[in-house]
Amino acid sequence: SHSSAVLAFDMGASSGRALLGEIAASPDGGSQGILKITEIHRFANVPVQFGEHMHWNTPMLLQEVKNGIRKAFQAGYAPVSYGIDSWGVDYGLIDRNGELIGIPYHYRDPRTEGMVEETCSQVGRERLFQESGLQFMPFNTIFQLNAMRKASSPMLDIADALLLTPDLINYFLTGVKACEFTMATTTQLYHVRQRKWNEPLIEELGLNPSMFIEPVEPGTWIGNLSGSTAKELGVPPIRAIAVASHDTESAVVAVPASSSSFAYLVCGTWSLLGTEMKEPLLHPDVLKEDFSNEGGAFDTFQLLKNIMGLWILQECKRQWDQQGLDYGYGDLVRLAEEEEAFRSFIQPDDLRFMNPADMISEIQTDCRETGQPVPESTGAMVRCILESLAFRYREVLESMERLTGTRYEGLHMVGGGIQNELLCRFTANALGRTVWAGPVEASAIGNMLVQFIANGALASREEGIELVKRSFPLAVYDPEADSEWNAMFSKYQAATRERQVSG
Ligand code: ADP
Ligand code: LRH
Repeated sequence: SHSSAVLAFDMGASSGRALLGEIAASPDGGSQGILKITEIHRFANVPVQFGEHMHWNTPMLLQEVKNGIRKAFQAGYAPVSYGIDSWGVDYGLIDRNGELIGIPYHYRDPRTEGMVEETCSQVGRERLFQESGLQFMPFNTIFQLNAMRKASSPMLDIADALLLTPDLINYFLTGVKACEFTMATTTQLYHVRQRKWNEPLIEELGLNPSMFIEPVEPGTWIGNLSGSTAKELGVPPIRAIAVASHDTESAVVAVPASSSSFAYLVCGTWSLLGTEMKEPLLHPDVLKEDFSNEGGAFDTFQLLKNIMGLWILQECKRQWDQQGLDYGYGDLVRLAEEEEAFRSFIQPDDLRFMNPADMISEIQTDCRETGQPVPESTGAMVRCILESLAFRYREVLESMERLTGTRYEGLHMVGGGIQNELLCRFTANALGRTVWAGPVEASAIGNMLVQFIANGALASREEGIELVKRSFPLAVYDPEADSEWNAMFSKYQAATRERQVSG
């Protein structure tokens, strides 16, 4: 029987999932197909602390991807290919015998502390921006590698290849070492104007340029499951497609926008607020406002800013879970709704929230230091986080409008965070504009679309977008009339003005 089904692995910092995608007949008998997605497998992604250092549980991630492939076939599906997208910047090093060196670090590992300043004084901040186009975030691959170099890590001495997370997992499934373009651009070692690895920079940092593999475009067929993997799983050697392997870029592919110029917010552990461009925007104001130009699928660049996002809430929830308070996200939202509005604000992008040992105390201390009421109850804490994020989105959207000289009518929100309807509503109110929310599983869907195109099941990106629009209804949030949000924006700005917001 003929199958065009594909399997998408989307690995976020908080959880990973395998979704099966099929283009199915429309239920109302229409001639155009709809995209049917079925969850095959889902797993928590929990980092592991080894002494002073924070790592990914990479063996578990590889195992869970294998479980996902096996489960898809066991459930009677026959995907012709799979693709993996994940969070950015992280990597594994491979030695000359093809084996993994050490345990891949988590981007929140503290070894990069001070590395932005140190690296910039070594090679120049302006130059680094002009060549990479990226926002300065302490966890960018360049700073992780420079930290290893400064520590004279023996691992670097024996590293033959650097594989970013999806490429790393693909390598152990297929035996093929590949490097996918969108992920390569998250390293800050990729030259966005020359469109190749920045060898002079790599050499100046004392890194070995031969570790870096020539990038391939999203949609490239990189190989098949190896004989041994196929045998281990009892499945056929299906195709491995390099999708837009950076999760943010896969999500952008699935944004159901109706014009070519739109603003989006990919809302998961991080909040990525941006807009699509044909070329990187390297104006000095982009450096000043600290935005990124990340490589996207279909020859695009994404002008966007990383906002700390729901990570802050996730960490509070983790602490409440540890205290035995059994709140689900739905409970947390309900508690927040009962609280007084606009009481205290944080600047979500203050680096103090990057990885504090105790997020709840960190927020309380910050409010105390800025002379605001200290959120004590769970609901007050959640309300403070969600209102602050919504106002931060306004701040960043307005800054993006200054950079592009474009006014955006509203904001497309996608990702797991849109299940938080209060956040969507707050965002519409804070912006004073419409929010269109959906789809939730944007990264997995964008991952599928790129596979469909690579396999010849879809002709173009445009067909893919139309498919998404037909298949997933959007939730529309209009700003509420007469709300206090506009007046309260200046209170947020006053409360957060003094706070440090970038690396
Ligand atoms: P990532 O891919 O970065 O791991 P997701 O896109 O899965 O992140 O989004 C995770 C976030 O979605 C969580 O931090 C949480 O705030 C939010 N979320 C998940 N489920 C719900 C829910 N049922 N209600 C409200 N928010 C939710
Ligand atoms: C979101 C994301 C983001 C990166 C961060 C490390 O999942 O990929 O785009 O900056 O993780």
